[in-house]
Amino acid sequence: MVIARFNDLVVGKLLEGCQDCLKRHGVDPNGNQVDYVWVPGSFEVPMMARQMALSHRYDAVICLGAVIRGQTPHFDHVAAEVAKGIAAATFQTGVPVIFGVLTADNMQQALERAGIKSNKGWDYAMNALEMGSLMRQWRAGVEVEPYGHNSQSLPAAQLKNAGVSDFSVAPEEVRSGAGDAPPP
Ligand code: INI
Repeated sequence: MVIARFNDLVVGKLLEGCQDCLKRHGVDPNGNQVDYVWVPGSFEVPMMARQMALSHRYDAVICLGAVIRGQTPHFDHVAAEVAKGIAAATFQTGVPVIFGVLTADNMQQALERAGIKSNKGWDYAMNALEMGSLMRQWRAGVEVEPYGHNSQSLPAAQLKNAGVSDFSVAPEEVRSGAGDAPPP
């Protein structure tokens, strides 16, 4: 997970929701299956998420943050760049990078979605589990069964025809981290 410290009252609750979901689905959030990296704010999240995805040590990367409109005149810039950066990280690496950056008009609304009424953190973890599993199956070339009540089993070839393969880049390209600076 990549977690922004900014608005940590909200982000901490999202993290709790995430961890609760993982635990209830057999992943120990304090065990060696999950790593946590903190960054200053949501703007910094995509860069770290991309590096983690490029490492190919993870089935999925969950990005957590909270961007609140009332707090900053550059809300739109931060929110837009984070969304674009996270989308780029997932497209460029073929690793599911989950957009868990909450955008809200005010603190009350953010808190409502981070535990008071529901906890979006739970959903972000579910998305990561689903996409991590889907991509594992996809890479193994096995029949991929979409998740959900309307799901039906589709052979990988059919998913490919539907454009699902567009999410992936060649594995060699990802492993070599083409264009990236070497790690420090
Ligand atoms: N970062 C957030 O995660 N949420 C915010 O609401 C926010 N506001 O309000 O400005 C915010 N700003 C910091 C930003 O993410 C960067 O850390 C900063 O601009 C330095 O690059």
